[in-house]
Amino acid sequence: MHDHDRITPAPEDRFTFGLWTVGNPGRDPFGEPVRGAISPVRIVERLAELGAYGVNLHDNDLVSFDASAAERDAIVAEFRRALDDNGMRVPMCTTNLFSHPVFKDGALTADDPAVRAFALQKVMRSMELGAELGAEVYVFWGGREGAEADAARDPRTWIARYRESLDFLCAHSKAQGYGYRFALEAKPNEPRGDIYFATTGHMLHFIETLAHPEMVGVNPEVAHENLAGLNFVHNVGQALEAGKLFHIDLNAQKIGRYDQDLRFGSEDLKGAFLLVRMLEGSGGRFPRWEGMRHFDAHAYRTEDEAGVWDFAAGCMRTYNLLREKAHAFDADPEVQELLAEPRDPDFEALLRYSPEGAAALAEREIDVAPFARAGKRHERLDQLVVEHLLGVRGS
Ligand code: DIG
Ligand code: MN
Ligand code: MN
Repeated sequence: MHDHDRITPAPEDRFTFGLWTVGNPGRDPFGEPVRGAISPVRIVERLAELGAYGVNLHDNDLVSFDASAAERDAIVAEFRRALDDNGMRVPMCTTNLFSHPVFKDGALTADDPAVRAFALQKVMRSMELGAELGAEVYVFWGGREGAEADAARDPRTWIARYRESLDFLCAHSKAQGYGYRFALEAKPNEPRGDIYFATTGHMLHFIETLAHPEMVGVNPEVAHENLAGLNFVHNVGQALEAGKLFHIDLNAQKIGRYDQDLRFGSEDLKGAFLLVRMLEGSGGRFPRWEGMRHFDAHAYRTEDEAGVWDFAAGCMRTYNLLREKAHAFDADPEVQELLAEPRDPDFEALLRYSPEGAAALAEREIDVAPFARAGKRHERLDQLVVEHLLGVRGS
C-alpha cells in the first residue's frame, strides 16, 4: 500500500476511467449536452492529478469515425505524449459498435454479412490502436446485439454469429501477437429492447463454447447486473472462482431505473462494501484481485466540469474508504468469531467421495435436531457491517 494516507487515491490503487466517462457531456434522451467536450489530453492530465492509474477508450472516443489515416496518427501521437508526460497507462481498449446507424440492428450478430464484416474490421483496427497504446484487456459490450422483434432472429442464430465473430477475433489477436485477454460485458437491455447474453452468468457459459476460451473472460458491471435484479457480489464471485474476472465496471444504480452509471458507492453502499471486501481478498481468506478498478460511470447532468472531477475523485475515494472499512471489519474480533467455520473431521471425511465412505454415509444416523435449532447470528453479523460502515466500530 502506498506510503501516504491510505485513502488518497494513488496509481498503486489501479483506478482507471474511460475517456467516455469523465468526458460525458451530459446528453440524455430528453436533453442536449450541458457540458463542453473535455479533450483526451486534459482528461489524462486531470485524472493523473487525482491519482488515477490510467484511462480506457473506445476507438471513437479518441479517433472520430471519419478521421483520415493521417489524422488518426496525429491524434494518437498527441495522446501518447500526454500519457507519457503524465505517467498514465491504457490498460483496456474497446470498440464502439453501437453509435453508428449501420449497427442499428446489431454489429457482430447483424443479419447482413457486410455489416458483420464491417464490425469485424472496425474491431481489428481498434485492437491495433489499443495494442499501440499498451492495452492488455479488450472489452466487448454488445450494446446493439439484441432485438425488439424476436421473430426476426432465432437465438441459435445470434449465438452462432457471436461465437463466429469472437473466434475470428481471438485467432486474429493470436496471429498479431497482441496478447489480449478478451472481457465480455453483459447487460440485459438498453439500448435494445433485449440485449443478447443478458447477464455475466450467460457470458460465463458462452465462453466455454468458444474456440479459445482460455483467453476470454468477463467484464461485469454493477449497474447491469442490478438491472437484471441480480446480486452483483454473487456474480462477480462466480467469475472470480472461475478465474474469469478479467475486468470490472464499477458504478452505482438505483433499483428499477434505466442504466444510471452513477458514482461508485453512491447508492447501495453495503453492496459496494461487500464488493470491495471481496476484490481486496475478504480479510485474507482469498487472494486480492489484481485487475484494474475501472469506473464506467459519469457525473450527474447537473454538473459542470468542476463537478465532473468531484465525481471522479468521489469514485476513487469511496473505493479506498470502503477498502479500509473492510480491513477493519475483518480484523474485528467479534466478526472473526462470528465467521469461524464449524469443523467436524468425522463428517468432513464423509463429504469426500469414496465407495466405502458413501456406504458408511448411507447407513449413518445423523441427529439433525441441534442444527435445526441453532441460530446463525447473521443479524448480529450484518449489524456489525452496518456499524463499521457508520463508523461506530473499527477505524
Ligand atoms: C457500457 O457499460 C459499456 C461501454 O461503455 C463500454 O463498451 C464498456 C467498457 O467498460 N462498458
Ligand atoms: Mn452501464
Ligand atoms: Mn460498462
